[in-house]
Amino acid sequence: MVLTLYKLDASPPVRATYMVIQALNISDVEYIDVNLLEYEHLKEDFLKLNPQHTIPTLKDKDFVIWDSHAIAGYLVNVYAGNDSLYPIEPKQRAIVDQRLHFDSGILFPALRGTVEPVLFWGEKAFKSENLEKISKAYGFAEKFLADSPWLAGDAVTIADICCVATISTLNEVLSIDKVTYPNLTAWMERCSEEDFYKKGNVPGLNIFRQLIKSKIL
Ligand SMILES: N[C@@H](CCC(=O)N[C@@H](CS)C(=O)NCC(=O)O)C(=O)O
Repeated sequence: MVLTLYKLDASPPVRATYMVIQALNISDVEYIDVNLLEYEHLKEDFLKLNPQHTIPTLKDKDFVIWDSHAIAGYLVNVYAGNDSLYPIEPKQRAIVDQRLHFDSGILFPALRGTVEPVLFWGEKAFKSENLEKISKAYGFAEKFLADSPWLAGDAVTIADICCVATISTLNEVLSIDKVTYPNLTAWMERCSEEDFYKKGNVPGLNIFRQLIKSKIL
């Protein structure tokens, strides 16, 4: 076994790495559950691997890397036959990187800030100020998609994969309005038709949906 992925299926960044693994047709992966509700991510063995105690965390022989965006780039750099998912050309790569930072700096914090109180702290409804942050994030993505079918141009990249893991999850919290966000709606449909999305995102997204439904009044 070459790769080991520490994961939890409902987690959006974990699903981003699943989708990259699917898109690259990597089959030799050992998957290890890290149950956050049981605080397994704070156990000594896991902290030795990743002191930041986040999933996904990837181990490739003696090399360890965490953060879904870093993992996605690493997997393409090492295991892809070409650079189409993460173009080497500096300007194209810069656009992909900007979208990846948009995911980690805007989309994921909007999601985490909204669902964490409900999933972990016993709150029974989402806060309206958090939902506003999600609408604002949808508005940015809508603009990024004004002139191209994919987030970083004419071809799918890891920017689409990482962002759709988060946006499909945000969509469970605040439905994407197709009149306000036509480009984002069309992009979501485009992503949903991809094999990597069906295999890598849908199963864990279904788990997330059930989980959130069980917590909301
Ligand atoms: N930016 C990170 C976020 C990872 C993250 O926060 N994962 C959550 C699960 S969705 C986690 O591990 N939470 C436990 C913790 O932060 O201690 C990534 O893209 O991998």
